[in-house]
Amino acid sequence: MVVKVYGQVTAACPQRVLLCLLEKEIEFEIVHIDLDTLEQKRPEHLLRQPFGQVPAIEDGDFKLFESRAIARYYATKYADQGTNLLGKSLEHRAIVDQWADVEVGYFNVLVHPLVMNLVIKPRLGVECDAVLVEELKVKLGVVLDIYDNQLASNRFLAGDEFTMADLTHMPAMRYLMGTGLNRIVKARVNMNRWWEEITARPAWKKLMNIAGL
Ligand SMILES: N[C@@H](CCC(=O)N[C@@H](CS)C(=O)NCC(=O)O)C(=O)O
Repeated sequence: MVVKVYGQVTAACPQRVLLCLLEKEIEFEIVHIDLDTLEQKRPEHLLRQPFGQVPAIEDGDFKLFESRAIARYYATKYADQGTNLLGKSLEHRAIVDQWADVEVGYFNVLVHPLVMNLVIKPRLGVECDAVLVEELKVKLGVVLDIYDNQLASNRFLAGDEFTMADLTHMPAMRYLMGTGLNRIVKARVNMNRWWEEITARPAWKKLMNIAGL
């Protein structure tokens, strides 16, 4: 069964799902939901994603929304196919989950408003909140120091192998690297080395190619 992914390929959350499907070598079809024309708020899409956002998937009769839940579902369903994203022991899985949760609780909460202010608002002609941006930059620096420290003794966030912990960061990291804030990452040697390595992966290159980025 080909997985239908409803979303816009240039948006971060659909990219999380697509990247997972590519790493797991799962066939998919993208059904474009145009964010510029607010297609995500139309009644037919609200049946798939009641909050009016992307992505959502349909896999036969099975439907799911929330990018991280979708990625975890496919990583688990096809555990033995493609890249093992979950970890190899109970303890390793717990560490993968730990860093995946760090993405939600410490990283994305800062990067999302930064990207909104530095990338999305200017695109829409809306003024950026410069005071908030400065506050977020300071907080992000503290968080990235912790990442840099973790990556000083680990090749990837959860150890020696690329896992969901790394994958889940990549779409928002790409946005971050596309703003002047890439300096914050580049100044951190281990984070920079990690970013270079994970973006050299074939699945990421395929995704960038699909997204035309
Ligand atoms: N927690 C949701 C967030 C979804 C989300 O924020 N999607 C964005 C694209 S990355 C979106 O649909 N933006 C348009 C909107 O909010 O109207 C997920 O991970 O799927």
